[in-house]
Amino acid sequence: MASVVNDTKIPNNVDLASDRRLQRALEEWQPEFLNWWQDMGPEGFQRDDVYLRTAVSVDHEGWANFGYVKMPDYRWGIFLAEAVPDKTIGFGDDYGKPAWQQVPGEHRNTLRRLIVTQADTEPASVEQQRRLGQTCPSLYDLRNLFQVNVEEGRHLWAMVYLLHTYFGRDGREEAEGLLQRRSGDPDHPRILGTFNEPCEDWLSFFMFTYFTDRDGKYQLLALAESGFDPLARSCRFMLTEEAHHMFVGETGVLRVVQRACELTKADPNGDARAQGGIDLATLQRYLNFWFSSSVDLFGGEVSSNAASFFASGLKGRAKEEQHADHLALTGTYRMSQWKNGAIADEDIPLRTAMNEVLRDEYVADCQRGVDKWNRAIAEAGLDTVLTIPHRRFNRRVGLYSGMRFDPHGEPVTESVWNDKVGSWLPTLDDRRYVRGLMTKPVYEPGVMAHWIAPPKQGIKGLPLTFEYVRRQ
Ligand code: BYC
Repeated sequence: MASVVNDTKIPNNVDLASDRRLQRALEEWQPEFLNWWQDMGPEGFQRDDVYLRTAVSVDHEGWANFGYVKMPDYRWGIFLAEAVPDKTIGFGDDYGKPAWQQVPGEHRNTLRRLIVTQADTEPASVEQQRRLGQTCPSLYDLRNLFQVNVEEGRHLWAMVYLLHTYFGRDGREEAEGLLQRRSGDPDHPRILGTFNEPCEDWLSFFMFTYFTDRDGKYQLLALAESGFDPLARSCRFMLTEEAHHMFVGETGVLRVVQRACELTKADPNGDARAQGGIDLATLQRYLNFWFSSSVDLFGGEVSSNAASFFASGLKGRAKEEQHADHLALTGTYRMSQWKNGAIADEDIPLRTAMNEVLRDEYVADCQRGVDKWNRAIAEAGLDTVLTIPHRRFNRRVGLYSGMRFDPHGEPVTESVWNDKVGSWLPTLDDRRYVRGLMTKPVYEPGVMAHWIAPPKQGIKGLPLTFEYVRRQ
């Protein structure tokens, strides 16, 4: 394992200095990345000092430094998790053979597509969140937003390293394309649906980091099993950073819930909006939207792509070692499908159901945070219960796209949908209302916007009153 080199332009533990051509190519991409960051990264904060965590090694202990950094000076490094000696492929047709250290020719295009799809989400999310700083509810939250943003930038670096190192000219072209597509641009959109959705208020940001970053967790867990070892090791280390992003989402929503409860109770009519807060009904609609959009990110329920990713050892299941059968050649998966106007269960070959297998784990994991939010509501003495909608609800990808289902997963007609959609998904009025609460940033250390409760504690043992972002 190469030791960490932190004093070069691109910090790394991949012995970049030993490959001058690769190093030069990445050093040429670096200013393009920085230009993109200046144009599309957090708008209006590039000169501020932000108290950030920077990855400096892959050791479990002390893998990151904390300190004030101006974002454009953040040291976006390339880090692969420690190699596992004698690593073998853990699933699929090549199960048990040595893991690949180079890209097998027959899998080159598929692997490149997978890496580009993963990579594309990283700059996309930064673009989606670029104006949120201007309406931050506190310096604590502002810093967390920027922490998430710079780390998504690092995840882009992790994937670009793979493209440059293993895919030659095609890879370099793809790396350029990653800086050219734009979230929400009708002519050059980002690849996956959710990453073109506007994320213009902080409730959306917290829902995004809870639900969409969690898709990131599961996709990374599946790619961390890849037989292509450099990809597996890159994703393993990315997961270390991802945990914080989901923490930001889970605690962010929790704090909005807590405040919603306080304000509901403070109002004679139980109306949190009348007290200048976000009501739980609006929060539920946001939850419905971001969950259903993120569920689409797993792809179709029945997918020949997923079957071939698995067969060829490129993308496994999360924590593949927990499964008994790593070939999945004979198993079946019971899937409910829409047949002749009704839902019917059907057994389908397990390999073609791999997207659904991963989605099952994701949905169960999503529920855990929702349970915590519900405990907070119950502790406040209210009887509202937040729920995750059924996975058939509001789908744009897969078996149920183009059909109408209510949040319980029951089929509804177009006219019922049109009548009810305003109580299921955020309306224009909801979005305007929520944005209307967030017109001004809160820059005073320790102070919180009215619509959100303070966090339990500050960052890295620092008090909440710490100046997490020093404005210039
Ligand atoms: N939107 O067989 P199908 C993260 C496409 S998030 C638009 O159903 P497949 C992060 C699909 O690409 C994790 N298109 O699905 C989070 C295919 O197109 P092609 C990102 C979609 O291929 C927050 C066609 O539909 N990582 O890290 O089995 C902040 C038929 O596909 C969508 C990955 O996604 C959609 N939602 O699975 C920052 C991992 N869904 O190829 C970062 C890499 C599907 O026919 N990607 N399509 O043109 C993959 O593993 C797979 O591509 C997918 C799709 C799971 C996305």
